[in-house]
Amino acid sequence: MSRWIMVSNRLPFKLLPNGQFAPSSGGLVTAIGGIRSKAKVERIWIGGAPEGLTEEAWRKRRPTSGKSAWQHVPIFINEDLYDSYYNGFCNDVLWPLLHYQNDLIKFSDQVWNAYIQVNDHFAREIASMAKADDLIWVHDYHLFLLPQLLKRLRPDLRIGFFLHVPFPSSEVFRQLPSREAILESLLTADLVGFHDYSYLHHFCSSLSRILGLESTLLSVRHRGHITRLGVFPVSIDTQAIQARARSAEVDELSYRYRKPCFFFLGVDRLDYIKGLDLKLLAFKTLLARYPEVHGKCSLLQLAIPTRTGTPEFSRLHQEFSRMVGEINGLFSTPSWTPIHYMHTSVNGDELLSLYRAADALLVTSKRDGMNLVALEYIAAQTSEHPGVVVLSEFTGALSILSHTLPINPWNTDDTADKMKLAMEMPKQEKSYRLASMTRYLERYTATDWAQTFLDDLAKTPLAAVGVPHIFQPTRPAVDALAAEIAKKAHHVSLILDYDGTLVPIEESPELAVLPPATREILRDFTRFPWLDVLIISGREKRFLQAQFEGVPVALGAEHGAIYFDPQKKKWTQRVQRARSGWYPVAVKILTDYTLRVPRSQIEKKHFALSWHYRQSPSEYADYMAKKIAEELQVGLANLPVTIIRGKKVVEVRAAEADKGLLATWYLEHQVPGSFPLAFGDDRTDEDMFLALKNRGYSFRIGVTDTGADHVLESQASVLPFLSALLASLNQRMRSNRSREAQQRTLTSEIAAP
Ligand code: ADQ
Repeated sequence: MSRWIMVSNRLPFKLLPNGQFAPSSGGLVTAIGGIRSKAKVERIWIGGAPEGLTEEAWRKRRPTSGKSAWQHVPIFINEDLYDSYYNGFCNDVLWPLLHYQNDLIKFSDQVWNAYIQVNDHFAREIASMAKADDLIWVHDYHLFLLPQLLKRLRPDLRIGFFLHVPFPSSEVFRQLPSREAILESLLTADLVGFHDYSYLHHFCSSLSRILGLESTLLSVRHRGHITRLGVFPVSIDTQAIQARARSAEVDELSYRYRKPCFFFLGVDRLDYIKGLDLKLLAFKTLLARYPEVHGKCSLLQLAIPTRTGTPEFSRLHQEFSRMVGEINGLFSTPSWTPIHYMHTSVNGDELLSLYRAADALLVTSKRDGMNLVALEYIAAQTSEHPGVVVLSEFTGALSILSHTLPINPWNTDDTADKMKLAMEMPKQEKSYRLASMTRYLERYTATDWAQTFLDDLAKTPLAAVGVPHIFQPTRPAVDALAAEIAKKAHHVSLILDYDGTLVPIEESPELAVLPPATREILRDFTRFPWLDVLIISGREKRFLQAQFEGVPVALGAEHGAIYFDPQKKKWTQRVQRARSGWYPVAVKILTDYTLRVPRSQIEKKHFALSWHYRQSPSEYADYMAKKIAEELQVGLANLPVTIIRGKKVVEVRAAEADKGLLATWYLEHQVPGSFPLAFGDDRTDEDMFLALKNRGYSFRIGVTDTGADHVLESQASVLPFLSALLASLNQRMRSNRSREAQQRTLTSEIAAP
């Protein structure tokens, strides 16, 4: 059975000054720590060693794992390097960026380099210990580069990546100087998961805007590799929390914590994303707006110290203490203090007792990947004293918790009103709201979260793992292919697409002219007596004629609607049905969109119309391309046309103009018995690959999701590969012929009297 290997920035415990280990706090630790194993599976957790722990000390003394089924493997990193990576890049660049706090970003090459080095260190450690069928699950933004660095060393490993924080709008993400490197790395993972659909959606927009990639929200293909995408909201160990929250110790403590007035609770790490300033302002608004609540409610805010090394966090502590002081100064009475602010940690039982004692939980995060505190609060409630959850719209939790009181934390007036509503909510309504959310948390726990993610990771098809089955044109591979073809055939037909196959894709179609060197190579090919060449393209005949003037190749223009015979030097039309029914309608629709989408243009051919938008603003034009295709489908329904969305082009063409039809006709009527070798890069070439299946060999350039027999990595590799293949094939064809000639002489000698 596959082992589970979790990888996170830190292991889930810290080293105390007295040399003891203590569990560390935070959402990631809770999430992974809450996973129980349904089956017996070996579980390894790899992470940075706790601060102050040396390799020697670790060898001597490890934390007793207790009930934990995890085997911990620390990674030791030089302290200065770790500081630049963690405080420098993770905390001062990625954390604010991913939480929309752009003004706080402090990027430098030095911290970026430290980030690369630490990710690389993780990759090397994991590569040396992982087994081929392990499931590697990389957690969070600290390790964005790990999938790529690890895949380079171990392409055989299945790697999943989960982001615990939001993925921001592409408008924000594209400000990051190293944005491409991070996206490229994530696209080498086999599965990438997010808490919420909106994060997935933003991620896909970034792929489109930054790398120009189209994705389906379910998967994305890049450099021949498929990365599955998914939404996997994290959860908690509900049963464990429920059981502990009802224990005698917590029961007793929770009674001690109860207050004589309505008790609002806030539990957050001391962090600017948690919106403590907005919470305090909303509470102040409540008191200012509704004097009748004075003395009848109070707020206990726990601000758990984390990342204490960063100056930003001590500044926050000072700011919040000042705000609390101001509000208390304004509203306190000798018998009532509105806010208790505690900048300290509490133990697990104390936290659960506070959850149980509080009448309402207040979460005002400005951005929060999920917010587990809200989930835990719900699980800890009891029917005799049900609480209310006031929850920020900017948390991932909002999309899974159906019956909270949602707030926009920047609207402090509305938050104050919702707090008032919570105070006035009848017990029956509180119970009703809690029941539905509790049912959800009972059914979907941290274990289910992990199991779903890992099941999906385990299911990623093998073809998508590591380096895909791309044909690597090495000398032995080319020779082996040539030997195979020579065994099967006496004559070969080379069938080539033009744009993206024979010539690179250019910004504008008219720039894609045939380079003289390519023309010479093609001319050389046509000198092989056992080879003929057919170029089939969506281009119109005049363009193709100009490119191949003087080169004796057959041409199929407009996807094969018109054919040029190199011997007769004559063009013939292969489409029989009139175009008058659909052509003018299509021209009208496309013209309309050309006016609306900047730098889009129509290419008018005889049997086809193409709407090109390679130079247009990409997201807008992609969207309009979908609309055009839809409008054409409706407008031209029941007419003999095919509508296709290709690479930055929408095409409508006569149904008979089909590369597959031309290739088949050519092989049957022009060069019967010839063995086809077909090359193409676009969706229209798939018609040809399908038609030639089992007849010869086909190659698709750049894309693995294809009906072609092989994939070639890039357009640049087409000609070198063809030259090597045909040279190797020529030798074999020649020796075949001389063997046959000898055979014939021998036979005639024997036959001679
Ligand atoms: P966090 O920002 O840490 O997590 P959150 O999800 O609320 O935020 O988790 C905090 C966790 O710390 C809770 O499980 C809570 O019980 C625990 N905790 C609080 N006080 C504690 C204490 N004194 N001692 C021990 N534990 C304490 C990040 C993202 C979140 C995302 C999680 C999980 O920022 O948005 O929900 O990861 O993916």
